[in-house]
Amino acid sequence: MKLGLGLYKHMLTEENYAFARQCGATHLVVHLVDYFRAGRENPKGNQPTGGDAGWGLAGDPNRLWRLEELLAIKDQINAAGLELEAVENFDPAHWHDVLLDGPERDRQIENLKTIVRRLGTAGIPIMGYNFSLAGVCGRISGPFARGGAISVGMDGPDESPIPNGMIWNMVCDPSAPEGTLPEITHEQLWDRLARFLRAILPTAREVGVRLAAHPDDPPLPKMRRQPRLVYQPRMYDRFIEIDPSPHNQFELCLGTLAEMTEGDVYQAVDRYCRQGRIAYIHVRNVTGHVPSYRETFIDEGDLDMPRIIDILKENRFEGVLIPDHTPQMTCSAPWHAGMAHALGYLKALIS
Ligand SMILES: [Mn+2]
Repeated sequence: MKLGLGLYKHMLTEENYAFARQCGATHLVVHLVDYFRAGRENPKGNQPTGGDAGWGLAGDPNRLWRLEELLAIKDQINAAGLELEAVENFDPAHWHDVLLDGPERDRQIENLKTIVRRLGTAGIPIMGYNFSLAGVCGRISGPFARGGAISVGMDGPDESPIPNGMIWNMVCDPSAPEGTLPEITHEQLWDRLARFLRAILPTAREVGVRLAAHPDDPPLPKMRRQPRLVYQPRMYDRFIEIDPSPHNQFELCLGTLAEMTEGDVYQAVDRYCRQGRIAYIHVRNVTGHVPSYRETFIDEGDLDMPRIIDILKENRFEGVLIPDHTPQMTCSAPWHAGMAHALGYLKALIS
């Protein structure tokens, strides 16, 4: 297995590429969505959080990521001695009506195919995504980790409805009319996912890009009154039932699996690894389960991380592991220190 680092859009700099190399990473996973754009309560030095108003403003619906842009990022990363393993997350501006089954759906499906084709042409092997209406939301932060390090957690579900114009915890249409998104059923959402996968996977296969689905974080049946897809480990099975092709994979998130109320994380890792379904892995540790949990340092929390790595070794996992989020360490570079700690710990475990 290989060690990687995930970088937010504003962190795609030569300095951070050097930092990743220095920590022993060989691969990068990059975010091209700027989660922090115009976000009122979403400071840039940490993982995106934000209150009811979401993280920030989604991108330009008419401006897809260009091939030259992808190639330039990849070239810079390669020049720093690293490989670009994946792009993580579509921009809500590019697929809100795929998630909502809205009037722009067909046009947006074509746009997503264009994006996947460009990744293929650029030689980027994985596109991570999270098929979710509410997205990653409803969390709190506080001094929850060892030594009072600031981390993220949850104290009960968020049942506030999603305002019109917001999807995936970002604002796509700031001038949307008053009101909230209509509530839908789990079956309706699964149907939207199936239509998305059946439309996109042939293109992904054709250009050699694997799609990698993140589970729902936090993993509750509903958040903000909208259904969620993968809130217990076994629910990933339904993705495979929809389309068993090898390009239909998972962005396995250990922290999210550990937050779930049922199932066994170790069995899930073993099973999906055996089945060749894991595109790459988000590594982090937590204590507790939804709706009340806390993110911790990688070496505290409920998950036995050496046991996870042993399972991956037994299955000869060849993909990339990246730290997901880490607590903020008390120093002048809280994000970097947290990542350096997690990468160092992982590097020792995987070698
Ligand atoms: Mn994750």
